[in-house]
Amino acid sequence: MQRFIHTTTKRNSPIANSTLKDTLKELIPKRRSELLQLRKELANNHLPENDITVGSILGGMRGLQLMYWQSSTVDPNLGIKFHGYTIQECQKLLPGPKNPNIFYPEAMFWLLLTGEIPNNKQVTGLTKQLNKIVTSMSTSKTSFLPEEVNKLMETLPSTMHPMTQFSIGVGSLSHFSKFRDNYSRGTINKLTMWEDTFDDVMMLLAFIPSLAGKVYSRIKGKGTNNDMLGEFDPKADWAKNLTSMLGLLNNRSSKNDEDITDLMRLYTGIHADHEGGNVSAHTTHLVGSALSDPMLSYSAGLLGLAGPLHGLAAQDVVKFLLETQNQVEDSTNEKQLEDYLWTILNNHRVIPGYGHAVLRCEDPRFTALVQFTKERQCQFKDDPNVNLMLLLSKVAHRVLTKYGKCKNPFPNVDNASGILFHHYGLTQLDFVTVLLGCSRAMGPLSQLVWDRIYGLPIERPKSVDFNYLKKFSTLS
Ligand code: CMX
Repeated sequence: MQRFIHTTTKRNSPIANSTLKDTLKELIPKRRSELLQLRKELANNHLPENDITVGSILGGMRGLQLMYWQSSTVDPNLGIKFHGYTIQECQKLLPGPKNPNIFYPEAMFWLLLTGEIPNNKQVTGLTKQLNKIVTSMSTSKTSFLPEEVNKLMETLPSTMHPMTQFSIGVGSLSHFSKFRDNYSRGTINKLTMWEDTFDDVMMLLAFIPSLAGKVYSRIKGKGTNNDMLGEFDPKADWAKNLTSMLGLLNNRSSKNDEDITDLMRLYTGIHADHEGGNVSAHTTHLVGSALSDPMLSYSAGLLGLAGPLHGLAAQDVVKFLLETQNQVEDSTNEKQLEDYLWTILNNHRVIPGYGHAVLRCEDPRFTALVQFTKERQCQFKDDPNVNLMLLLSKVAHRVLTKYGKCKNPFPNVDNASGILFHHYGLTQLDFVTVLLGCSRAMGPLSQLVWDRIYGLPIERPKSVDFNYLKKFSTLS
C-alpha cells in the first residue's frame, strides 16, 4: 500500500531556535490551504468504508444520523417536538398554573423521561420529591445547598464567568453521587445502574435553583460571602423557586411576580431539550457514555453550552441589543438599524440570535416567547429594548437574507429570552446563559437515564487524518 506523508512534516524548520508557537505559525498557511483544497475538491466524495462524505467530516458532521436520542426531534422547517408534541401542544396539554400557555417544567421533565403527558397530581408529587431532596440534603442554612458545595462556591472569584461557576457547582455535586459511590463499591450492575442514575438526576435537578441562585448572588455581590438573594420555599414549584432564589420576586402576590414566574416556567419548559446533536446535549451523552456520573456529564455539557456559537449567544444578544441602542440614534428607525447591521456584517462579525445549524425557519421557541410578550403587551409596550428586539427580528431577517451567506436568516432560540429577563430585573447579563443551563439539564439528563436503561455503549467514532483523505484528491 502506498504511504502518504504530510508534505510539511518532512521539512526542517529554517529558524533553528524558533519557539513552538513560531513553528506553528510558519506551518499554518500551507496546511490551511491544503485542507481548504481537500474540502473543495472532495466535499461530495463518499469514503469507501462508510459512505460518509468528506464534506460531512470537515463540516462539523452536519446532517449525519449518527446518534440515538428519544426525547425530542428537530424538524428543520417546523422546529422542536418533544416525544412528538409541538410547543403549542405542550402548552395546551401539560399541567401548569391556571395561566394560559404556561406549564410547569416538571411536567416537561416527566414527558421527556416517559413520553407520557402527566396529570396534575403526578407533577405536584414530582415537585414535592424534588423539594424534599433540597430540604433533606442542604446542610448550609443560607444557601439550600450541601455545605461542601456552598463552601466551594464561595472560594470562586465572583468575577469568574457565571457559566464556569455553575459548571463547577454542578460537577461538585458528583461528591454526592449514588451512581459513582455504588459503582466504585461494585454494588450495581448493567441492569440496575439506571436507578442510581435516575436518583442522581433527581438530586441534580433539585439543587439547580439553589446553585443558580448562589452563582447569581455571588456575581451580584461581587465577592462578598453574601447570603442568597431570595428564599427557597418547600411548597413552591421548581421554576418559582428558581425565580425567587435569583431575587427577582419583590412581593410574592404581585402581578409582576406572577408574570416573571410564568416567564421562567415557560422558558425553562420549552428550552429543556433540542434533540441530541447540539454541543451541550451531545457532550453530556458522550461523557456519560464513559459511565461518568450525571453531574460530571452535565457539567461537561454546560461547558459546551458556554460557547458563543451555542448558549452564550443568549448573553451576547442582550449585550448586542443594548449596544445597538447606544450606536443607533433612533432605534425605531428601520433604515438606521439596517445600516448598523451591515456595518457589523462588513466587519466579519455575526449577528447574535440569528441562524441555526439545523433549523430553516423561525425558531418556535422564539415564537412562543414573542407570544408571551403579546399576551402582556401593556407591560412590554414601553420597554425600548423589547421593542427593539421585536423590530430587529424583521429587519435583521431582511438584511441576512440579502447577505446570502447564512442558511437560516431567522431569529433563533437565544433572540428574545435575555431581554425579557432583563425587563423583569435580571441585571447581570453574563448570567443569562446559566438560565439556559438550568433548563437544558432536563433533556440530556433524561436521555442519560435511558442510555443506562438500554446499556448503550461507550461512544468511540473513528477519525481520519490528512494523509488518508489526500489519497482521494489530486494533492500530491
Ligand atoms: N450573522 C452573520 N453571519 C452568519 C450568521 C449570523 N447570525 N449565521 C451564519 N452566518 C454565516 C456563518 O458565519 C458562515 O459564514 P462563513 O461561510 O464565512 O463561515 C455562513 O453564514 C454559513 O453558516 P450557516 O451554515 O448558515 O451556519 P452554521 O451552521 O455554520 O452555524 C450558527 C450556525 C448558529 C453557529 C450561526 O448561525 C451563528 O454563528 N449564529 C450567531 C450566533 C448564535 O445566535 N448562536 C446561537 C445558536 C443557537 C444554539 O444552537 O444555541
